Amino acid sequence: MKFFIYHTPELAPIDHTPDCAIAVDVLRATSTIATALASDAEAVQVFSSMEELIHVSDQWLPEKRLRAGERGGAKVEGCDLGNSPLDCTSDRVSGKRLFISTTNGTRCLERIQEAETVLTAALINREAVVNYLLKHRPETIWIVGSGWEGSFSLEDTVCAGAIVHQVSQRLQGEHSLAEIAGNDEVFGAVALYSQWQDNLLGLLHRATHGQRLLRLDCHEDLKYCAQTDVLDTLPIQKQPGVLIRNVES
Ligand code: 3SL
Repeated sequence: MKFFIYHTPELAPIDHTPDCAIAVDVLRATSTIATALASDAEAVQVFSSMEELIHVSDQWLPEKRLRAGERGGAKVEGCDLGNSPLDCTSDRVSGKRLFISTTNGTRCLERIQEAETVLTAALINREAVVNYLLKHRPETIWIVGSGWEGSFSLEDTVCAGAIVHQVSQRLQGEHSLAEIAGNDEVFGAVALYSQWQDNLLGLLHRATHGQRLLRLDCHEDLKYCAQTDVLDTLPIQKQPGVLIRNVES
């Protein structure tokens, strides 16, 4: 296994794909996706364009779909939901397909959708991702942060570091961090996680996107997204843009 971390979708290479690509958007798209699937949503289908989302979801029975839209942190008018993972309770999402478009997270997924295996990760389901990687041992793994409109996001990089940190701990004696690191970003992300692992909520509060969400009164979302390993749910792409819960995670 060789890990490559890219801080934004724009930094991921365009001339080749890895064996496994992992999209990360801790605040909040990949936290929402994992939560929706843990609450038994039938699937989550992602779109970068709201128009496309409306067009495709129109072909589904209204009682079998939910539309979630976020721009600038706020709910898009006319959608059933915004992008809060806390809204994805079983009574709302169970048995339904969640059609979702967000500012950065869904764009990140579109960028990596050609990889052989596509997963999503957040802090809340980090261990489910690690278990999958250690079981399948893909040769090349990209962890791609969603960032914010093309720039670096602290929370996505700390999650990437959390994943590699746990993999490297569990490989101790087999492979060192240096052996599984494919680029310099891996060392940087692991160092960031090592420094903040006992205060991830503090890190989310410092992050610019965390501050944006605090201004929108999303304190509870930050608390929820700062937890590690609380969901044993692994979102995996079954067809481009459509994620389901992996049953063998
Ligand atoms: O950028 C995104 O995709 C979002 O997750 C942003 S927000 O947390 O919903 O504001």
